Amino acid sequence: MEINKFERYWLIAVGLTLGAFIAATIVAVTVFGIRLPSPVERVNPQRLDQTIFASPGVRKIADNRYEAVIVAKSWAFNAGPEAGSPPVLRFPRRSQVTFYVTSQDVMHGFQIEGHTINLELVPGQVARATVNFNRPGEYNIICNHYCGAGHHVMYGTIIVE
Ligand SMILES: [Cu+2]
Repeated sequence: MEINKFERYWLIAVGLTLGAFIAATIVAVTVFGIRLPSPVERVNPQRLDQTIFASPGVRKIADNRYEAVIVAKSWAFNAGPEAGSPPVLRFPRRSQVTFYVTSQDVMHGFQIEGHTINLELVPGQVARATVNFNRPGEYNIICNHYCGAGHHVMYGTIIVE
């Protein structure tokens, strides 16, 4: 079978591109340990009082390591009574914070300005992400998933001191 030389070039180009993508995927998984985000745990959104979300808030778990449990509900983030509403979370510089976040009602978003954290909060699923706060400053937590009439007032603040 005769293949036109331009067709042959295109076939080679497609083969090389596919090979490069497959190699990049293998390197990402084996060398860099990159995984697709998956739900950490499932919870019943009507029974959050029987889970870690019964008492949202920030806990210190080691030197410069914290755990923040946050519940999203139309139209506020609840990070415990100490954080207030809208919540203000304070962490010292160079702290590592693991966020556990879930939604109690509809889908919400959880994005931390200036950091690579952008979680989709699906009712019934626990979203988890670990963030290193190295630069002092004020960073907003934003709901970036349109969730209704009060969506624009759904935010919080992280202050890195
Ligand atoms: Cu929203």
